[in-house]
Amino acid sequence: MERILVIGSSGQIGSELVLALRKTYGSSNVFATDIKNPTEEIRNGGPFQILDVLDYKNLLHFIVRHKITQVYNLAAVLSGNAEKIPLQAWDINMKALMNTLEAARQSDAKKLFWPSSIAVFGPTTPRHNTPQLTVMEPNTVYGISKLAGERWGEYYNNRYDVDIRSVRYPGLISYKTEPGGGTTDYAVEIFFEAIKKGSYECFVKESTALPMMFMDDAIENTIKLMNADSKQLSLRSSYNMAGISFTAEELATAIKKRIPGFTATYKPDFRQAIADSWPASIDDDIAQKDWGLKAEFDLDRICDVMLEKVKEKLEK
Ligand code: AKB
Repeated sequence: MERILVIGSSGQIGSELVLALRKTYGSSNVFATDIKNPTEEIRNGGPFQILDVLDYKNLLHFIVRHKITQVYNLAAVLSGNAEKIPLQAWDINMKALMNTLEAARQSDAKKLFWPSSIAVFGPTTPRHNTPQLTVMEPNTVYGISKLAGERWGEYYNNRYDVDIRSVRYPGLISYKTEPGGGTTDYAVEIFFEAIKKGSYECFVKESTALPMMFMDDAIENTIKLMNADSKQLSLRSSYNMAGISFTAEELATAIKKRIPGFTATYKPDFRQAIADSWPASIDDDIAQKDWGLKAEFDLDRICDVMLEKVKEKLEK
């Protein structure tokens, strides 16, 4: 019987991942933790505890006391916020990972999920259909921490047999919990503003194309990777995960088709340079072959679901 710890359960990914895991493994076997309060659904649906992943002793104690077998560590300062506090962001992102790697080494919680990101690539990387193995010279603190994290994950797998699994998430689009401090946040904000105000001022240029994925696809594939036979996994650093690529303007046009009066304007800020340094599209062939990665949602389907669900949420 698996007993699962989710670190960062109040964030954009965690708040949905916990619900999916509880459905599969039973509510009492999925322990949600964060330094922030959770959504009501998470608090009412199973165990939740305030836990700081930076406090190693407490983390290890929690894992041992609750006989945890798998950990999902989702705690991170995202790309935009990390540029405002570079040294702190480096400390937080690296310590959060190193604490979970060490805890995995020193306990029975040997199976670990840790998300990497398209931010591991940089301005010298081929921008289109970016391969798994290519030039990697990220120039953001977040990207540097993710690339270093990938190397550490592989090291702990080789050296200590920690069963780490990871994907390089593209921008994730969801309605339950909004992201905070990322460069791809515009692809979520735009839906909320479209419903609230009928307009959106986007912080990247209309021609900016980035890989994106709907949260349901991200969650399903993350759990699929964690359940894959370890013999099938040729990579312990992190797998490219493509989703679909579209420009900010294509996204705005798809929303306008559904809300005819909607207008988008573009006022790039410091996040434009970050977006420009990332791939416009990604090749995820290896993940498809190794463990069956598959994304179902295209731009039209994402827009239909987002507009319906965001509306429902804002009317509550
Ligand atoms: C960000 O924009 O920082 C994240 C990411 C792509 O990792 N959403």
